Amino acid sequence: TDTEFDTPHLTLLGLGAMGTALARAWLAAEQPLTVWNRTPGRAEPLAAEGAKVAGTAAEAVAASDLVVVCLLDDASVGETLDGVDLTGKDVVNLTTGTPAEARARAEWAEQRGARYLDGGIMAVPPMIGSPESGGYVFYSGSQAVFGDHQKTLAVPAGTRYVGEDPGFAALHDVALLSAMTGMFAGVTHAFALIRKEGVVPGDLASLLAEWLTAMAGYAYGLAEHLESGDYTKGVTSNLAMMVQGNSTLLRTAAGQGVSAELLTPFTTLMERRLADGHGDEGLAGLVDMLAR
Ligand code: FVH
Repeated sequence: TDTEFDTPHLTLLGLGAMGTALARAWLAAEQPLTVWNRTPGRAEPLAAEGAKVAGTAAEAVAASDLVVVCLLDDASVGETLDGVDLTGKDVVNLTTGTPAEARARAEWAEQRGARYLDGGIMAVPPMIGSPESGGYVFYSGSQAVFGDHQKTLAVPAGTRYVGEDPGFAALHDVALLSAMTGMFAGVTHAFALIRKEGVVPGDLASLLAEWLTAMAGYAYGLAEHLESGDYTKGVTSNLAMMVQGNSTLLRTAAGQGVSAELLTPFTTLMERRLADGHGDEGLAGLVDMLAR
């Protein structure tokens, strides 16, 4: 067909929740697609939707110049592609991993004659194929691969290229996920505080969402301090005040019979910075303590 003639073929390795969502987005855009999954049953519904199903990873890789990989972890990528001929291929690895794993995987792929682009997916499967969801993928590594395939890569989710260093996509991905983890911890603690008090969780949820959205801009202030090196400029809520406030948080947790185990690592760090004589700062000094 014209579509097959105009659009270069794409191979996708991995049909877990994310891989399947990616496959469906590409199929919906009439992208010619070959898929492979370790457990073959997961490919069957996609065959019915128009995907070609390869019997082995090697067969799947041979079918296209562009090979997208979305597996569980870096070890599964190594196992899957071990011994597969990657000469001349463009490998785009959307498997979540560490920056070090991405850098090593890029070198590994290049030694096998492939060009390599790493990706960190900032979306959950239902956001894939829905541009209005705001989901996107960080990409880093070969700018040529990103440029050559950006149109295809932009079908399932937005694209953000963050540099030639193949570890940078993972670095950005994990930085954002780590911040999210802190937010999840705070929200979990907040629900524990109201657990036995008859406050409707849904009511607290809307207050939490509103408050956390209002506080999200704090990141900009922190960035300004880190960039200028002046950790006191324009501080309205300083560390001395925050440490004082923390004692209320901890006493309230104790009074409510709630473990403070999610709060104490952070409050302890703040206390150490205060004890070192930095009560007039914001939180930027904690970044130095962590990144020493
Ligand atoms: N799902 C999500 O919400 C997150 C959103 C952000 C990005 N992550 C990352 O995406 C990668 C894939 O995640 P997933 O959701 O598709 O994960 P699963 O549904 O658990 O599917 C895992 C696939 O990996 C295959 N697999 C596992 N081990 C091996 C192996 N040793 N050799 C070959 N394939 C392997 C597995 O195959 P099977 O179990 O069906 O045979 C699935 O295809 C991941 O990095 C997330 O962190 C998702």
